[in-house]
Amino acid sequence: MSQSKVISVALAGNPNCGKSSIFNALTGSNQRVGNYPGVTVEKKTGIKKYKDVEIHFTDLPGTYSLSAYSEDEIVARDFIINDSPDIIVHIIDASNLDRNLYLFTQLRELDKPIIIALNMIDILEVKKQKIDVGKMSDILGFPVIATIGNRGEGINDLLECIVENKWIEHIKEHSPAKVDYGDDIQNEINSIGDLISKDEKLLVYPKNYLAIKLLDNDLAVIEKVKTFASAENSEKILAQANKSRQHLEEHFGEAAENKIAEFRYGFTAAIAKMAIEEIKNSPKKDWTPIIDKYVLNKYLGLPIFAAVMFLIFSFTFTVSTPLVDLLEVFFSALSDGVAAIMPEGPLQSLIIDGLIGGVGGVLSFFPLVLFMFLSIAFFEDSGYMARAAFVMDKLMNKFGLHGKSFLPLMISTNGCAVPGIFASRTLDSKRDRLITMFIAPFMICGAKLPIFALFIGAFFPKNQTLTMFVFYVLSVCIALTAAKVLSKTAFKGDPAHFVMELPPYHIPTLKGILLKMWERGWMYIKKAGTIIVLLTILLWAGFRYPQVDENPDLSAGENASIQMKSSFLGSLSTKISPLVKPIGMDGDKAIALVAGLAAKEVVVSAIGTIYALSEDALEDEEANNTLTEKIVNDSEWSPLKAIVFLIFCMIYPPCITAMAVFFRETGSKLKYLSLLLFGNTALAYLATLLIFQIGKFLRLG
Ligand SMILES: Nc1nc2c(ncn2[C@@H]2O[C@H](COP(=O)(O)OP(=O)(O)OP(=O)(O)O)[C@@H](O)[C@H]2O)c(=O)[nH]1
Ligand SMILES: [Mg+2]
Repeated sequence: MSQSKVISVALAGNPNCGKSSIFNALTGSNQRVGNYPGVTVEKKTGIKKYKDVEIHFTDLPGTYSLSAYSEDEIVARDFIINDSPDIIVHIIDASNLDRNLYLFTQLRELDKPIIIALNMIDILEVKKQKIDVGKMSDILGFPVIATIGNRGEGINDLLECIVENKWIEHIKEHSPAKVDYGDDIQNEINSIGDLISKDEKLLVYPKNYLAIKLLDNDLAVIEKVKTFASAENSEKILAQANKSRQHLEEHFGEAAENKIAEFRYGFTAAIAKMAIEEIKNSPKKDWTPIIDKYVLNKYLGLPIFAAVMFLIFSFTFTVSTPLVDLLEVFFSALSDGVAAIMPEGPLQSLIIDGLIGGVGGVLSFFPLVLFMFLSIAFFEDSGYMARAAFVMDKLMNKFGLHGKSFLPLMISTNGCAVPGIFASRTLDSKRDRLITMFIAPFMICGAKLPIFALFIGAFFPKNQTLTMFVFYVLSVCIALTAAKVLSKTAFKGDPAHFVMELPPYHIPTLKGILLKMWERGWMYIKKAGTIIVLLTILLWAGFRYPQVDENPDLSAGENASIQMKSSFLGSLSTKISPLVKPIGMDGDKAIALVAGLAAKEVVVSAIGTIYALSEDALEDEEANNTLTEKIVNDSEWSPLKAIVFLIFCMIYPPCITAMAVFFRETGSKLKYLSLLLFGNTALAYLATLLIFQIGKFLRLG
């Protein structure tokens, strides 16, 4: 074997069969995994050197067949067909063999070397089944390797198989099984195939695959023929395909694609029957149907879901509050320490007011987001997430949405709107996708969480969990209402039917959830150390410069106050104050919100910096409190104003990264981005105006 041999390997398979788990085990990467279909929506490549061979693995989104419908399936299909990997590792969920083999029938038609990774063999026992791997390999004519992806078992065998040529020879010697479509269909495949072979440009694709797909009426392949073949050939090929389809329809009395699917199902059922052995006395109990009886129950489903969410918030706040308090005290003491050892001046102010007051404010909430991510990781890996989507389907339908849209919303809630927007790729219909992308940013993401925690901690310290839960429910209500409005106006139509596989429950592995928690937690720290530091320094400078001369007749506090008001951002703040007064804010808060468009955590750091800078203006005993205490002591705030501020945060446009992803994923259309940007700003303003004015009228604060 030469030194520099490179092999490209695609990891293909149905959604949720364990592709990313195997990819991670193979390449040492840390791709997102979760126990629900549609976790991976973009292809990812990782390199592994094994026995002098450089293997380029590509983890793909899940797909049930090579006729792609949703965006994520298109990514997978296009890679397999267009990028033409040397080997396809077809990962099969062993506990669902029959269904998973359907994709095999089509991969097989690509005439490429296939290695089958028979994954999840550990849960076969629960299903009271056993699969004879050797027998399956003999029947299919391709190597079959048993794996347990999340525990890394069978990975070495898989690598060995990829680099050892003898397997490829084995494939060549055996004639691997393929679907026998019967003479009638095969004759038509041959007729179309003959025409295809006459066009060289088309022959970069397997002839049989193209012919069968044309009989299948696959729009993407029809498009391919039109693009690649000469006009004359393309016309001939498509005319033949139409003729063949018509002929088959007359002959079988049903559409050709149905008949083709029927043959494929016949093949998968026969293989499954041969390979699976039922075992009578399995010691393991299958808990999935037992749990589902309650969790999916018509009446219990929604209350159970609400209880699960409440539990998550309750756990998060109970465990993290003491740590957050401790960090707040720590940063406050750190300010004192720095003030004691550093001479007064711009550098001291930058460190105390900008870095500690601002960025420290964001970092104080690190335990909170960490525990939130931990609970959600558990929730994602257990298999409950897909059930939540199922339970929410009916309700979502009433608002013109699809139950599957619920997953992007959950992902936004518990991490970030960016993966949330990406996750909407799994939706089959474009309309459902667009609506979902519009409403995902309303959710309370990990970056908005510190803002909520700060104000809830300040004004509702006794009922933190309940208040957070109410805000969470409110964000869902806002998202659903917006969906309803969009589905009645810009995106008319009905949501597609709910089809989603419910995976079996797994007990998540500790390593798996800790890894997830850390990965997302690390992102928070990284953001705090980069964009948030940068923005906070800019805000600090904006509120501190240009400097005005001190008036010796005034106190230090009065001078500080004048300095802040005359600074660049301070005078801007005074100018915009009248604009935001009707919604219970002042210019400083509006500036914090605008800065939050860079990253939502900046809202907290901006408020921290503004307080730190104006600290000199406060009475001595009020200075150097924690940020929460400063807010409580500030007569400018009230519970009503805090609520209005949080609602504004919920509705106004997402951060710039989310907007960039939104722009790309909605097809780079300026009209959609403008609607998001201006629509959400207007909505946030109007909603908070209404709430604040009514609240004031009722003398609520
Ligand atoms: N019990 C068991 N669980 C597994 C195995 N392999 C993966 N898992 C779990 O199955 C779930 C799905 O795994 P992923 O690797 O995300 O699956 P995927 O095929 O990449 O899924 P999509 O990206 O959604 O198509 C996760 O909860 C994994 O921890 C296995 O062999 N046995
Ligand atoms: Mg995946």
